[in-house]
Amino acid sequence: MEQQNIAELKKIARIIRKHVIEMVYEAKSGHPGGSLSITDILTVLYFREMNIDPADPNNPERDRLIMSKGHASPGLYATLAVKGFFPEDLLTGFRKINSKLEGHVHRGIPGVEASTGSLGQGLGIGVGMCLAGRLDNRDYKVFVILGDGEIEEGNIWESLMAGNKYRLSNLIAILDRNEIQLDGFTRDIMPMPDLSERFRSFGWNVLEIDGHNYEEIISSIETAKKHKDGPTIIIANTVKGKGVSYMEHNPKYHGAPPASQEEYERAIADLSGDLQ
Ligand SMILES: Cc1ncc(C[n+]2csc(CCOP(=O)(O)OP(=O)(O)O)c2C)c(N)n1
Repeated sequence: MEQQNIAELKKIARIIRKHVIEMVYEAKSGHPGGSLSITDILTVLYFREMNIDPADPNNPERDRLIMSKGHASPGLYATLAVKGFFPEDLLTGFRKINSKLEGHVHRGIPGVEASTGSLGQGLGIGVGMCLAGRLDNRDYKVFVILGDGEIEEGNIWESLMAGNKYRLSNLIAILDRNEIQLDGFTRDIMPMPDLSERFRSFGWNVLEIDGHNYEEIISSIETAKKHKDGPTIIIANTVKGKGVSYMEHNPKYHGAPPASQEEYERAIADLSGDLQ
């Protein structure tokens, strides 16, 4: 795969991660951990794989992305801003009065397809959008980002059944398998072994990748796009807090910003180190 292209994507991801840290530090609240775990995936989607145009955000042929784990708003908002859906300087208003950038993903912001935050709803919205595309004879793709804590919600499994029933091959779910929920590890809160088998038994095409490996992210999305026999879920094994040393694998930073100026500076320094 083109190494130059991947190097460019990694640079973009680094800018997005720095925005995430700045946004939550400035707001003194927000969710960095689950934003940093999906940054590489969002970068590949918005800067390579999705058919979208920030100058024409409502084009009916566009691909759609639903951030079902709506608390990861810093990650999505920073990606949309860097892509050019709205000015990057608006990011500093995150979670402030009179800013449109609320703590959970909200419609009305260019590029945002659905309001989310109450976990479990995004996959059902994605099913509906795919069915609408079928009625309208359009072949856009719908990407849904799910959390591995989120899939404890029962309505996710209803939506998996519906996605299979209607054989929605334009539906591509990506599971952020960072193994951490709100205040602990998913294995302690609700163990879900054999996830691939579970999804397969619901009739889905299942792919599993390292969610920080660009070759694997790209090739899984391209494989999913070509799959014409039902919906696909990509299980992306990720690290919560990826890129900031003290946030990695640490449940504390699910919903907490850097705790001090020193922590803030360490985060920015970590994100300024050598690119792997
Ligand atoms: C219906 C619902 N129940 C509970 C919550 C509170 N809550 C917010 S985030 C979260 C944990 C989500 O974990 P996960 O999906 O793994 O997110 P990630 O680790 O990727 O940030 C919970 C329980 C919620 N937002 N919605």
